[in-house]
Amino acid sequence: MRGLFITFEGIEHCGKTTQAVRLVESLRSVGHEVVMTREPGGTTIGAAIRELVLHSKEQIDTVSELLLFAADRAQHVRTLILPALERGAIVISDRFHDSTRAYQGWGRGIDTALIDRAIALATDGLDPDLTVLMDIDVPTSRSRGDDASDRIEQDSDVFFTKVRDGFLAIARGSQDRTIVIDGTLSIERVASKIREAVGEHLASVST
Ligand code: T5A
Repeated sequence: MRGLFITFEGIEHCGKTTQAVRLVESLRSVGHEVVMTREPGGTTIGAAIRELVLHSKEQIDTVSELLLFAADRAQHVRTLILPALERGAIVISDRFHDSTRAYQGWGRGIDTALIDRAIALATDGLDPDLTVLMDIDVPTSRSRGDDASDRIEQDSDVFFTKVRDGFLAIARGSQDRTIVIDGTLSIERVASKIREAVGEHLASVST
């Protein structure tokens, strides 16, 4: 049986990683094989791309940026995500293609048709079964940040407001797979809402 593909999305410091780790622990504790991964950087090739795209001192052209995220994803999907799903594992990815639509589409303003082509090439049509969008506003995001900003974190509040609006619009257009969670709630409350949603999803696919 094919496994389950769950993605976490949201703007910087929304709590994705904190919650992904908790969900992994909770699912492993009841015997599931769970693979936790992330974009960019889920593979060895991806780690090199992550370093380039997030820490390059040189200006990166917006289309080059789109293609670097797509190259990371193509390697990730083909060498890590699909093999794990094919052996029946639950794959939890910290970011996937909604990030490209939100950051490169809504944030940078790249044409939707070009974004769609890059995503289609990278994913070969793979969509998450379930996406958890952790929604926080930009001031909350900034208040949780540290000084070690990467290239994208240094962008403006206007940029991150567009990205957040993008994530919310994508969620409205993909309600069949997306749950939106208020990321300003306590870590415990958010974790319990996510466990509940994933539990319902697992129950619905096993009946
Ligand atoms: N990108 C990525 C694109 O532009 N296009 C793409 O296609 C893709 C795939 C990736 C960057 O690349 C861009 C988007 C990003 O700019 P990343 O590694 O995902 O970078 O970076 P961040 O989103 O910045 O990851 P962070 O680790 O900073 O944020 P998380 O994972 O959302 O948050 P987390 O869990 O580390 O928590 C951050 C802080 O908040 C606290 C935590 O304790 C921590 O201190 N926190 C809470 N505090 C209060 N209440 C809560 N509920 C909290 N939850 C967490």
